[in-house]
Amino acid sequence: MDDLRPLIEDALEKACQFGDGCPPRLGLAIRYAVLAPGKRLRPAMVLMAAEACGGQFADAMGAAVAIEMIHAYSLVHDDLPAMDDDDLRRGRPTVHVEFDEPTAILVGDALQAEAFAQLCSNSISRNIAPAKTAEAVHVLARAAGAAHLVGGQFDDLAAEQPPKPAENGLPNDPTLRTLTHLESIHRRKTGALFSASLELGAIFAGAIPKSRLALSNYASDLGLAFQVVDDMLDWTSNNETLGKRVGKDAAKGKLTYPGLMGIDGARAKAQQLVQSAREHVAVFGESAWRLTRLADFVLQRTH
Ligand code: GRG
Repeated sequence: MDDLRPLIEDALEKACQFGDGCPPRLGLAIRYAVLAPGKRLRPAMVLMAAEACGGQFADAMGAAVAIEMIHAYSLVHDDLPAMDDDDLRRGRPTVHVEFDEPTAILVGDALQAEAFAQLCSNSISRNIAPAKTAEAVHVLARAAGAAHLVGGQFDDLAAEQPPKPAENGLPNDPTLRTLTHLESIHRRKTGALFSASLELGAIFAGAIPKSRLALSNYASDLGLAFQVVDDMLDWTSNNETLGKRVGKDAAKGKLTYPGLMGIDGARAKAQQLVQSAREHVAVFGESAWRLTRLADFVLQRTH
């Protein structure tokens, strides 16, 4: 990723210049959220998929910026007191702590719209076929919508609640705390943006259906592996100093892979998913070298 990162940072910096109508404090808060030191996995995946399919980085850059903006919005909103109530993100105070809650809500709202503006303006300036752009807008909007990112977040919050009597005609579902349900949450909450990243890169590279299928399968496995590793990192992090192998999420009563299958079971699952992800992109040969290395990184990451 080392050579992709400066390209991504430069594009994000340019995308975070808003017109005179943007109140300076709002602009500052948006820049604070987006330009914070994130791993930039999703925009990198857009570019890597474009490369694997023989496309150009510049054609896919609007989508790369757009997906990072959607991701940044989701983090800002996830950190709000009404949701996960976190004080730290990317090593800094969260947006609602550094600014205030209304500002954090509006940062997320603005980023959702700006994401699509960025995607479209790159297509306009690079004279990209409108059909490609329409398909990309559709892919990103669906991934960020009710059946994917937002739906996954909704079910994740619901799974944290203690069992309660039937509400609004909906019975209290006993399947809420199973592995299948956990997987369904993560396929939407984390996996949807991973899949969209690869799909967007493929769209702007004009990829054939077989390539798109391979990338979609890779994304599905890698997204889940990422989440399993995320749970493992949390499991062994926060409270290690207290001698308890239980992290923040587990302490909040969240569903986690180590919680459901033990730390060794979770590690084995992550390894199997990463191996499967690597196999899906083997069809691209050398042009998928970054995607292969990325899969290894997901398994080895420490934060
Ligand atoms: C508020 C609609 C809405 C959705 C929030 C993304 C999300 C859904 C919640 C974040 C909570 C979380 C820890 C999810 C697990 C995996 C994940 C998405 C981690 C953050 O992604 P990274 O590690 O973050 O790529 P950076 O900061 O490196 O970009």
